[in-house]
Order: sequence, then structure tokens, then C-alpha cells
Amino acid sequence: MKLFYCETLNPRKACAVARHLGSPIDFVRVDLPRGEHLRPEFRAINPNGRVPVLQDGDWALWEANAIMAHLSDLAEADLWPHDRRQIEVMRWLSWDAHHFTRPAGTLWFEHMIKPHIGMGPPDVTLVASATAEFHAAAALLDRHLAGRNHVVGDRLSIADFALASSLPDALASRIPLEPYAHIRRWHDGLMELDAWREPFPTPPALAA
Ligand SMILES: N[C@@H](CCC(=O)N[C@@H](CS)C(=O)NCC(=O)O)C(=O)O
Repeated sequence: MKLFYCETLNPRKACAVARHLGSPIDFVRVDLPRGEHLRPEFRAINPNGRVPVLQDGDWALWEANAIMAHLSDLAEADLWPHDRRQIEVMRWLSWDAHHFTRPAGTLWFEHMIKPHIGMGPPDVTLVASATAEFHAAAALLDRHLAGRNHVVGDRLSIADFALASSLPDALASRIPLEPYAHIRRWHDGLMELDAWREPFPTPPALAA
């Protein structure tokens, strides 16, 4: 199998799960600034022109959450459980995409990526609305995590990796985590996993 990735939020989820499970994968780096994701040969495996993509035989699977679930199934792991917890995991994956990582991803893009690729200063209006949205979602997640080490059933699942995808870069992204002690404690626990702390084959600072 090949996992096409770069050092950004969505590929982090797929790379971390692959590493955590020891999946038999060749990691293939896609250079976004050079536009490799827009080339016809890449669009042939993902018409969205986005990473990550898992090439499993003749199956090109895109969408990080689906890739995480598939890797868990292949490894017969329970990061994507097959009992009632699956519905809970699905609930948090959906909630994350719409309410938590969406505003957090905006802050990440405005504060980390735009300066990095020379797109100018952050859009202050966008930052203000994303910050307000993030606070509303984070308050809910923080209450949920009180007394828990994981998002669902107190066992690691792909919901943890999805919800945490923006948090390793929270400081530089100016994602306001200070008021949310339970989120910080939960994420500190994830950072103890080698696969979450170092999900990518090449450390970002050394990546071309
Ligand atoms: N919904 C997709 C989002 C993938 C995505 O947006 N990937 C970004 C990197 S984090 C990307 O490839 N961006 C390239 C672009 O937008 O041109 C998933 O979860 O996999």
C-alpha cells in the first residue's frame, strides 16, 4: 500500500494511524507548494486534488477519516470499533469536521500557512469568527473530556486522532486552548504516543 501525504492536518491523521498500527505502507510525500497534488497523475487517484490518499491495490481511498477506519480494519484493531462505539465515533468525526477542526483549521491556515507560503497577513475578520466558533466547540469538548482520557469509551479511537489533528500546532496557530484544561490534558496524553508526536516519515523542519 502507498500513503500519499504531506505534513498537514488531514494527512497527519492517516500517517499517525498507519504508524501507530505498524501498517505495511510506503509513504509517498506530495509537495503541495510545488503543486504535485494538481497534476493529472495525482488527480487520477484523487479527483479532489488533496492529500491524504491510500492506494490499496487498485483501490484509491481518499478522505482521512475513511483511511483511518480502513487501516484499523486491516490491522484488526479497534480504533474503528465494530460495536455500538462505532456510532459514537461517527458522531464525533462528524462533529469534528463541522464544528471543531473547521474553525481550528482556519486559525492554522491564517496564522501558520499563509505566512509560510507568502499569502500575506491573516484575515482579521475570518480569524475573529473562527476564534468565536472554536470557543463554542471547545467548551463542549472540554466538558465531554472531564474525567476521560479518550473521546469514546475511554479507549483510543480514530475520533481522538481526528479531533486532535490541529492541536500539535495550537500555539503557532493561535488556537486558544488556555481555558480548556481537559482538552489540554487529553491531548498531552496523545502526545505521549510516538505515532502522534512524530507521524511523518521526515520531520517537517527538514522537509523540502
Ligand atoms: N476532507 C479531506 C480534506 C483533505 C485536505 O484538504 N487536504 C489538504 C491538506 S490538509 C490538501 O491536500 N490541500 C491541498 C489544496 O487544497 O490545494 C480529508 O479529510 O482527507
